[in-house]
Amino acid sequence: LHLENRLRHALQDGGLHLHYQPQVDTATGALLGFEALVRWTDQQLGLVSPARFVPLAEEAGLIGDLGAWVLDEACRQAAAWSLRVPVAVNVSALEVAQEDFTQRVHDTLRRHGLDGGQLKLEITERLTVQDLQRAARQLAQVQALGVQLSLDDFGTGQSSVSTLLQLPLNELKLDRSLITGIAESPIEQRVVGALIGLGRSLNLTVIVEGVETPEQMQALRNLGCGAVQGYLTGRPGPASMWTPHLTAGA
Ligand code: G
Ligand code: G
Ligand code: MN
Ligand code: NA
Repeated sequence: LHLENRLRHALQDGGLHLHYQPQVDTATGALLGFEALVRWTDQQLGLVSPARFVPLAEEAGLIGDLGAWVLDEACRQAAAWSLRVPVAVNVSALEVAQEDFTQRVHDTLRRHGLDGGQLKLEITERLTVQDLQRAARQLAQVQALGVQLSLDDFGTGQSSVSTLLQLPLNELKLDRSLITGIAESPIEQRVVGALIGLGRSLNLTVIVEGVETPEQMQALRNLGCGAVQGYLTGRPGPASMWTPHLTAGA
């Protein structure tokens, strides 16, 4: 309850900020987008991980407020950068299932003068089947605005093939646990190769997250993986860290 109250305050008093991590083309190194990652530094507790406070926000009924803040801030930054590539925002399926979600995305894009194509949503599933159906309807409306939809953490418990069948999607984001040992493991190479093929057969972009070493990168190139994200190609950092590197037209 203590943590919940402090999160409530952070939402009101500007205690949250966003970091951005590049998503890049595996073959050319070209920038494909930035993922926005929420950060909370509490005066007493220090840095609190979103892995801890996002689930807390969901339980405490604060996920709508948190999600609205993240979406607004990421769209404000996307408009300031005015890139041709999208900024990706994480949304929990619980948030997507809320009734006002489509309207909120629409209003936020308009408020910042953004095209739908300048936004991507990375969906993490923690939902019942009923909520998933509702989420699918809302997502189809958001997709019609030109917003790209990515299924995050694909290949882990929460993010399954049945989710893939139920949601309208443009991208599959493979969980980093699938590629940890890919440089040495023929089994990981075959599994990831098969998932890349699955994505391709469904006309989905496939991005692999958590790429940390040149050896992992090379293994992914050999498998025809188009896009990567990870410490190797850029650590998450504040917008001010990236702005000087973003030339006009990037
Ligand atoms: O950035 P980090 O690895 O600490 O993130 C931990 C988890 O928190 C990841 O699963 C990530 O998807 C999630 N996360 C980060 N930012 C957001 C956000 O703005 N909204 C939601 N719903 N989840 C986020
Ligand atoms: O679940 P999601 O994909 O949104 O989580 C993204 C999280 O992964 C971020 O919190 C980010 O800090 C973390 N991350 C990004 N790149 C790497 C990486 O190369 N290695 C590891 N271990 N974590 C990463
Ligand atoms: Mn994500
Ligand atoms: Na992930």
